[in-house]
Amino acid sequence: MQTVAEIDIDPALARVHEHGWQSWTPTATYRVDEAPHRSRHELFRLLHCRADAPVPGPEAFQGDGLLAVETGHGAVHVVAAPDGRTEVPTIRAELDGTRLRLTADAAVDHLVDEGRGGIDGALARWADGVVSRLALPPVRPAPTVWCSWYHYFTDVTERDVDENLQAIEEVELPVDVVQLDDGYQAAIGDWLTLSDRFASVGAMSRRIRDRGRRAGIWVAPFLAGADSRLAAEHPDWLVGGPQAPVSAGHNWGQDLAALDVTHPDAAHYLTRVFSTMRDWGFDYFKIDFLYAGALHGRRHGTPDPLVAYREGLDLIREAIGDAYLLGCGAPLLPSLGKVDAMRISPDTGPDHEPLEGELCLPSTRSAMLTGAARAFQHGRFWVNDPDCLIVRPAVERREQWASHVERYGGLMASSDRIADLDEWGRQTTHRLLGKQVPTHLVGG
Ligand code: 9PG
Repeated sequence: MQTVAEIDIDPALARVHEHGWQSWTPTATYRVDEAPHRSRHELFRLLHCRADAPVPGPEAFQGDGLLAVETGHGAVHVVAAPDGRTEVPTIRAELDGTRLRLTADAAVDHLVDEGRGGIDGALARWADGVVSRLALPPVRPAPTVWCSWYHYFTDVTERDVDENLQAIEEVELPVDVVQLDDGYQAAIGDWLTLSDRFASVGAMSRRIRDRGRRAGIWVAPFLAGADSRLAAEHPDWLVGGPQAPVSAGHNWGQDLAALDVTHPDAAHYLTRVFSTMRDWGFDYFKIDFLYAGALHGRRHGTPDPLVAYREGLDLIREAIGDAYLLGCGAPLLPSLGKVDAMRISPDTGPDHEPLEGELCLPSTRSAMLTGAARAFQHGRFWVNDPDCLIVRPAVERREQWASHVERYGGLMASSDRIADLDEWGRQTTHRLLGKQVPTHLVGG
């Protein structure tokens, strides 16, 4: 780590913002006497944080490609990747009395901002600078969505989607896209083969479109589950090669590997998955667990994981044309310019507190903490997705979650079984989906 600066702070007033690697990585602004959130488990570091970053001591703050310090004397120091699409330095801040020592493991830009709005204002101005320097494309407004995940999870059936399609119509919810999430596929990686709860997602998409709505679907394009035919039949398509596939974590009761999209046949497969879904009438794609595409490991083509990651996103974009693209579980800065909307928080869920206090795991508290800290990205980098509105009576502190979505939502999605909503839940869903979403949430 090289020293970037040593800065004087007022320990009573100073605050540090550390930006996490991917959608689910806890991101927050802390007082200097607070201990930043660190995952206690190795698996979470791989699945939710950055597998290959050095692990800081408990008292150090650490950001992936971005860290900012409000000194308490009026200035905000922003230390950031010159171009986070291609390199994401690890940046640390360590307290030494009334000074903070800033270090980084690669070249960084260091800006001193004395404008209005504290850390959030400075981050908004930094993001404006990134947008113009990298000539990022204009942000495309998001459609409103109903998503199957936060009620049905992996047990979703074709009938469940039809039931909600009907209910959305009956209660006149302003939903543009009905989006099928995880659960339709035979295995993780086998996206064109269906689970036994689905007869035809093409026919389902047709029914959605016949009712005047658009069809959306979830895919984890860079994963290959150990139980998939993809992994069994094409071990040479995995990052790390057939002998030493790199771990992309563990979920759905199985080990996960990463697809090497720089292998021409794997690239061809990925293109076939998305163009087939496009032919089935889907024009909204939630692409998830994207971190897997940026893992270190041997690949057929480029050795640079971020170049490979962006090549993978390009393949998807080419296959789906102008369909709307939502990134999730995604390395944030490396996705700049490649997605229309981005999940900027860990998952929400019916519980307010995450399991074992792990703020990368599902809960309204986890989603609110990180979602608020990344408000500055909305309307600049992409449309922020704060995660779905869930307001059925069984959701703990549902009023608080609804206020968060209302305040920070760019992408507005409902994910309750509509039949489970009481009067307040229905009205709130109706109101939030019908809202005019501001183009910026912080920084004007
Ligand atoms: C589908 C879900 C939903 C959700 C996504 C993502 O670590 N994990 O095991 C883990 C599981 C699920 C998850 C995140 C992490 O959620 O954010 O909206 O699409 O996948 O499986």
